[in-house]
Amino acid sequence: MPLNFYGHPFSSYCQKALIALYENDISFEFRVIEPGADEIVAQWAGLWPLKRFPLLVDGDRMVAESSIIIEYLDLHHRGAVRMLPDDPAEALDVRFMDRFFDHYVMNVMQVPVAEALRTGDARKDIALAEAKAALETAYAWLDRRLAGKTWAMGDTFTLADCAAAPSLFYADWVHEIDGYPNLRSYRSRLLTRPSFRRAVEEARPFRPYFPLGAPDRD
Ligand SMILES: N[C@@H](CCC(=O)N[C@@H](CS)C(=O)NCC(=O)O)C(=O)O
Repeated sequence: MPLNFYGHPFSSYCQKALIALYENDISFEFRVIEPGADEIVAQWAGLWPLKRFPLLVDGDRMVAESSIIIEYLDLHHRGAVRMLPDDPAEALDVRFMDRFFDHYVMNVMQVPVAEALRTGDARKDIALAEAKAALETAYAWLDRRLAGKTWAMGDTFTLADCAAAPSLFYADWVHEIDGYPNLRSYRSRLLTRPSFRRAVEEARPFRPYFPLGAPDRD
C-alpha cells in the first residue's frame, strides 16, 4: 500500500518532510490540499482535526508533525540517507537544531505571512517588524554555529537540514540574510541539494500567492 502524503507543495513544513521522502526516493501519493479538493480535504480533516499539514498515512497508521514524519520514515522506510544518527547523544544534538529551525526561524517567518493573509496592513507591519528583529537574533546565532560546517551538524545531512532548508528559504524572503556569510552560504548550499531543489521547483508555480511578495531570486 503506498504512503499517502497530505499537504501542499508551497508549504514550508511540507517541504521539510518532502526533502526526507526525496532523499531516499520513497514513493508516495501526494494528496494536495487545495481549493476544490473537497474529498482530500475531508479525509485530511477527518484524520487530523487539528488541520495542519503535512500529514502522512501509512496503512492504518497516521503520522502528524513534520519532525515526527521524518523520524518515522527513518525508522520504518529507512534508506541510504539516515535522518538521525544511531548514537543517542548525537541524535539529541540533531533534534536540538531541528527545534531551533522550527521555533526560531520557520514559526517566526510564518507570523507576518499569516498576518498578511488575514488582516490589514497595520498588524502585518507590526508582525513584520517583530519577525525581522527575532530573525536577526537567530541569524547571528546560526552564523556562529555554522562556521566550518557543510550541513547543520557538520559533514552529514540530517533531519536538521530538512528543517533548515525551507525555514531559511522563506525567512530570507521575509527578512533578507545580510551580513552573515556562513548562513548565506549554507542557504545557497541547501538550494543545491537535489531533494530540496525538487521541492522548490514543484512549489515555483505558487510563488505569486506569497502574500508579502516573492522576490525575484532562488
Ligand atoms: N508543527 C507542525 C506545523 C505544521 C504547520 O503549521 N503547517 C502549516 C502549513 S506550512 C499548516 O498546516 N497551515 C494550515 C493552517 O494553519 O490552517 C509540523 O511540524 O508539521
